[in-house]
Amino acid sequence: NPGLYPNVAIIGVPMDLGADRRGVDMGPSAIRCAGLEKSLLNLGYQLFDQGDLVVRRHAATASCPSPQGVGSLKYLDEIARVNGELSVAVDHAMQQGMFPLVLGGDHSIAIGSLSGVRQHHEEVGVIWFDSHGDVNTASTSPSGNIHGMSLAVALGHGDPKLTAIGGDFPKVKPEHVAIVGARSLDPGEKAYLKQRGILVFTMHEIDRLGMSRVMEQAIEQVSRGTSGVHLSLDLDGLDPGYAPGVGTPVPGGLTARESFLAMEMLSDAGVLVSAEFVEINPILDHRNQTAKLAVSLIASLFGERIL
Ligand code: HAR
Ligand code: MN
Ligand code: MN
Ligand code: MN
Repeated sequence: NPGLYPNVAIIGVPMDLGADRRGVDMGPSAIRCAGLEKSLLNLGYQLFDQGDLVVRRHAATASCPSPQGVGSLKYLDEIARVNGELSVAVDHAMQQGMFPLVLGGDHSIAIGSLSGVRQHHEEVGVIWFDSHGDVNTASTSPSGNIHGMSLAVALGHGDPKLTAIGGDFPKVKPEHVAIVGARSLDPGEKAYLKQRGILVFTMHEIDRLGMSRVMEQAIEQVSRGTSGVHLSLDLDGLDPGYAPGVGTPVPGGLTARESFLAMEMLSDAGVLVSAEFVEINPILDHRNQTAKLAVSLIASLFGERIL
């Protein structure tokens, strides 16, 4: 029983230049192979699979394992170019009344997704489901990897080549963001989040309050004063026991049940206008289980229920 949007645009982004480890570029294939299309068709949606955007690699970045990129913003130019294209793709999908479902790829692609959504919603709410905060800037990042900076970029902080995508203004306001599942924050990220009063549900709050109350509060926060909510789901928010196939696993994470509940509550709230599922690394996975879990989570988000 489809919700507001009977038409879903699938946009694959085989990007792994934002992370140190090769392999998340295979995420879109892994998710499709795990049965995404069938699952959404069964729920009554019409799918418009746009295929994958092209991510260019020169010889050095094509080798595996990848050589360390250099600098404080590794592969900035190509990441900026691809995110510019993604922003346009998301914008076009929404212009045609479709729900953009973006398949990553590393989390640097949230820059393009949010920029695209922002073309249609002046005030965008964001649920950032992740073990990380992804609010580093070039000066605070311990790695120079742009996937650890994408939320900061959406908030307007970062290299102008990234923050100017889709218009030179912040795509999201701090009070419209809720991070769920955090348990690995760099010192500069802690300061950034505190300074701006960003709502963060770390594992501590999730353990104390339970996912049900956490999602109630998160949804309330991101819905207030916004006209649409984007879900940016990094599979490493889940515990590696459930989602081993991710680029940067962090122990002590969310269970599958907590994650399904989060998807169901978000779906029931009826505020979602777009979503992305990122950081699946098939090289590190077992029999595609992480992509299969992602497809099940997507199904819950799109209205699948037990009864
Ligand atoms: N915080 C670390 C950094 O900036 C690790 C970042 C990210 N990994 C991710 N993002 N998968 O959520 O390098
Ligand atoms: Mn438009
Ligand atoms: Mn992330
Ligand atoms: Mn992460």
